[in-house]
Amino acid sequence: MASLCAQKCIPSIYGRFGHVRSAVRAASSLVAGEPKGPTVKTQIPGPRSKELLQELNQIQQAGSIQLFADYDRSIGNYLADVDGNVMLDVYTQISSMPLGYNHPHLLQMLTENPHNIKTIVNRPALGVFPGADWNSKLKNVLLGIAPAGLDQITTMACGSCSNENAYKAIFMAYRQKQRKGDFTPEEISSCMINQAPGSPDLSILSFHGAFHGRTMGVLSTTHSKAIHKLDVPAFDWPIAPFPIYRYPLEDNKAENAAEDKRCLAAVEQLFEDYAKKGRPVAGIVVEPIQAEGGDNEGSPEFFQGLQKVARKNGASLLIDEVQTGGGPTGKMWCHEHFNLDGPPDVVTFSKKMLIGGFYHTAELKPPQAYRIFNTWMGDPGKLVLLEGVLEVIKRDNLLEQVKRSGDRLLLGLKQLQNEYPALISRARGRGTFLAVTCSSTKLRDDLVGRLKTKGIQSGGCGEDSIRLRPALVFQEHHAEIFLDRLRQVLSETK
Ligand code: PSZ
Repeated sequence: MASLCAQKCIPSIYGRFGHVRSAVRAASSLVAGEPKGPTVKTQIPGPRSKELLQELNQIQQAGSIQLFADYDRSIGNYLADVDGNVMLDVYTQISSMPLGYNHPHLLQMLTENPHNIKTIVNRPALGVFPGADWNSKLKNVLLGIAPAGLDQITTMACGSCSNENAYKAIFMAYRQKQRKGDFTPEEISSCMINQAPGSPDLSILSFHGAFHGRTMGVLSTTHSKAIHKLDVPAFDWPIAPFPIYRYPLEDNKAENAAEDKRCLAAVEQLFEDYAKKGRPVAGIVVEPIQAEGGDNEGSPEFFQGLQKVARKNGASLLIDEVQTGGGPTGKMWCHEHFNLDGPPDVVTFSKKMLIGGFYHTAELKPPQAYRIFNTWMGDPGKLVLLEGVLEVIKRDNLLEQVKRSGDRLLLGLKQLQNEYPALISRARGRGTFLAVTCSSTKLRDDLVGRLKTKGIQSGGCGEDSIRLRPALVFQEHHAEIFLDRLRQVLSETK
């Protein structure tokens, strides 16, 4: 219960920095109790992290673990570890902490409202026994921030299962349009042995460099790294090129427009090829910014073009906002930057939204119950937290904060790439959802490692990029600390 109890938890957070408490708290910090900057006391991972890692390795594959954190003592933008190091976190649990650590408003929501605690204790099978306030929570919280034009909502537990179920909804709607009346006896018997027509030969078109999850279905649409895919059977589904732009964007408009055209023509061709193969494309899945694949951006015109191709072919457009959704680009949904002609058919989310799920059109609602379904179908406890997050986003005007911090960061990254053109380039992104490309994978890994020794937790993406995924409470003074440490590691690069 300690972590749910503000009376116990908050003093322990303050206690961590207690001796210099008033002196170290940054005057303008949006999260009370943040230190003024990072503190590095040991190598990272430090001795205690290494001990715990060794122990964990005995019982699971723990090769991906970077350090063991002290979540009682982490606060706001600062991640504390078990060795007493406190790092400025611009990676935030793979982009999934909207308000950073131990945000007082979220702690307070739980400590001051017994109903919220009971919502966590009694996790229901939402598809069968939802609680009395479930409808109002869906309407007020999730639909309150729905992408314009989408009024249907399905909740799920994570990003992968949101995409999995969204693909299923797309296939079901595609077949429903072709079907006259009910399922045929032939469909009913053939699906039981994985054969057509009950299990039809349909496909989802995805893009080289995409990441949509690692579970069996969506893995066929993930193409960011071979290690995610090796040894696992995959569908032969169409894979189109995603635009690779020249930077700076404003100086390369003609080339980049030609790149959009090339990729859109390839998409159209794949629709034709796969129709001919007898495996028509029922939907397109695409990230607004390819994140795991290297922070590759697509232009508004590219996404407008995709929407046209999907419509022309009777296919659905699924925009995967698992990583971009929830505010980091300066809008709640990144695709709002694209000026689309009406909503996409599906928008999936998770990460900063805390609960997973998808918004969709009424057409994608299956006519029968139990077809898009599992035990939990999300978690009302996460929706309680999301409600609190949205209150803080509004109260503290965090989307405006993201724009200000993002402008400062991008300007700083552009200055640094001008100072160190042999080391970093292609500063890019929207809001604080930003990245730079390093001159090699080795340099990227080295910079991320050395940033850590200076108290910055950052992350890589793609082959050779460093990405920024700070919380929405990341402010200009945090940006100054990050840029200062990045300048230091660049200047120390031999
Ligand atoms: O290595 C991994 O498994 C990672 S690292 C970052 C992610 C996964 N991101 C998850 C993700 C995503 O970025 C997009 C655009 N779509 C779907 C997913 C899958 O979400 P989760 O991880 O919640 O299943």
